[in-house]
Amino acid sequence: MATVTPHASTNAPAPATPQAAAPVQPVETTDGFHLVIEALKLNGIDTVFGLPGIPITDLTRMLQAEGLRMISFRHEQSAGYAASIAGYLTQKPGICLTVSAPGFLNGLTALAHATTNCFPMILISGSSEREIVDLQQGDYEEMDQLAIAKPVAKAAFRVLNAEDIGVGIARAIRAAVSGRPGGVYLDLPAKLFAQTMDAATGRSTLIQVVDPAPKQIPAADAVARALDLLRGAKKPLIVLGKGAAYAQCDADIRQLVEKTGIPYLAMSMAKGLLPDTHPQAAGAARSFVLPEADVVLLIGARLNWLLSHGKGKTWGGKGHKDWGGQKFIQVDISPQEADSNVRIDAPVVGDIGSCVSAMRSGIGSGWRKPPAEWTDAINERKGKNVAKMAETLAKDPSPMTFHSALNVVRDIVKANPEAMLVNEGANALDFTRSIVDMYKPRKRIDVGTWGIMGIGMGYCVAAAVITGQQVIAVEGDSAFGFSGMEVETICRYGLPVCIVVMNNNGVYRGTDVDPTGRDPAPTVFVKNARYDRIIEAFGGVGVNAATTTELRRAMEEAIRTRKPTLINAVIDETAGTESGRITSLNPAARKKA
Ligand code: ADP
Ligand code: TZD
Ligand code: MG
Repeated sequence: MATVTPHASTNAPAPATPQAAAPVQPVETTDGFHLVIEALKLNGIDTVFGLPGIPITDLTRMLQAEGLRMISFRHEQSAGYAASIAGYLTQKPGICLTVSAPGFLNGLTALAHATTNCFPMILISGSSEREIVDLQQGDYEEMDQLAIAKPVAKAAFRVLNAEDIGVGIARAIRAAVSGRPGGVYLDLPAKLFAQTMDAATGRSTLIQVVDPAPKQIPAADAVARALDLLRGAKKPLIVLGKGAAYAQCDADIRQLVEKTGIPYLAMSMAKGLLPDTHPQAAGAARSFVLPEADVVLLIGARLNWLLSHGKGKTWGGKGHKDWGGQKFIQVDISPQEADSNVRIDAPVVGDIGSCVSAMRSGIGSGWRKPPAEWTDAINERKGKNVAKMAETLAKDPSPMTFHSALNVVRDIVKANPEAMLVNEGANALDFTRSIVDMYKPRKRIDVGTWGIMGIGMGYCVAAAVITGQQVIAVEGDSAFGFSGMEVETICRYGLPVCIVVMNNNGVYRGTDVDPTGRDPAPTVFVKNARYDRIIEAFGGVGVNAATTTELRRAMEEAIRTRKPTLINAVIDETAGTESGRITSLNPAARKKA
């Protein structure tokens, strides 16, 4: 903080006449920039993801000078995705810092993504002068950002005066992490940063948030109702979602699963909460257990499209909207989640840690494991499916298929269970999810609730910066393109990231043609592109892998050296299917061509 004489503050009115030359004590002053930084620091925030420019360039410099990590990206969307996943991994709000209007809008996609995925994040954007924006007089990067952020944010705030920075940041933190986590927007107009006040007063306005995400203890009768239902089940099933992974109560969840003996399914980002090789894992028999189960315990998983809304054929219903007859128990922090798609017979509202431990205690010692007919039937299906998959994985065709390439990734992840796995694409996503086993909680981070492309490199940067672990990214060639320029960021910060681009020459496949013969088809890219050369431009290691031997060697080398690496894995362009596993969501064209 600067030391100046009194009245040097821009806020304080200058004295009308110079005072007689009485000796003055220097007073320490502070300003908006420093108050923002102090408020973040006071609340344990040590990393900011962003992109500099007016009016926050100096803020990025000062953040770094004050000892925070300021990770600077090539596009705000990647910075935003990085912040969102940092929030998921740490339970602290991930911070994304952008400039006004376009920078803000670039970050906004990630903010909406954070809200949709229940990740705590704060998008902080500089903004233009209020009085000009509100009269629409055409300021530099003019935009009413607060109004635009509101519909996609869990909460949105603006701070106009430096003495309110402490409150603004405290409110943003609470809103982001309490209850169901989400994305919060914090608008900081340019004028705020230069406002000065004396440092002691400034400090006294800051708030260290006490208990930002308070425990929410479930009601005893709700727990008893849930356990009664579970006790009476003949074919019970547990579904673990990314809320369960977020909650960081891994041991409690494991004990609940093991004590009850109930088979479980892990949603994509909950994979590894218990190792995928766990005897009770039912993922390999998913299409059998969903329609067959009679009581389903959802822990931190919503009955959204990813679970076919809890009804329809997936759940054994007759038609695509028919209820399959299951009873549901839903453990969730949001009191409004239950009944959003089908009836929830036993909602348990509270934080997952408290709910799971209450259920575990309620189970007591006399719990009867599920009937052997149920678990045996699941094991039989699992056995068959695993054997069939092993046969496919053992093949080593040329060119590589998704299966043969992912068999290599599967081995590498098994040998490096601490590594973070980032995954996006369509086939590149779906096949990785089913082929690559995860062994530890919160190691798999992917496209999430929306199934969006573009999270890839932002997630890689955040995963490496936050965890310090090796990162492996399995990317569709289309998916990679959304954030590909961030390989420069990865190289610049020297992060241990190994990107495998599953290059099948396009979106889903590389085989489409324009029926008129004029242009490339909308789903195809330049044939035989060499994505590996992109990273070489920035001093990283590029490898073109046409065989599984080359792929394995390149991945092992990347992990051994921890050098930024991009492997162009040449995949058979006919190998993928339309939209991967979600072909059925494509609207069918009524008019035949
Ligand atoms: P998935 O995509 O893995 O199925 P979802 O994102 O649909 O998971 O669901 C996550 C759910 O977890 C959300 O409904 C959210 O409210 C809930 N949740 C997140 N954190 C907690 C927590 N700490 N305690 C309880 N529920 C939580
Ligand atoms: N834009 C955004 C932001 N998200 C999306 N999900 C899409 C577009 C549509 N889309 C998918 O759902 S998957 C995908 C797109 C463009 C890319 C699939 O191609 P890929 O993967 O190369 O990444 P595969 O392995 O070829 O299937
Ligand atoms: Mg592709």
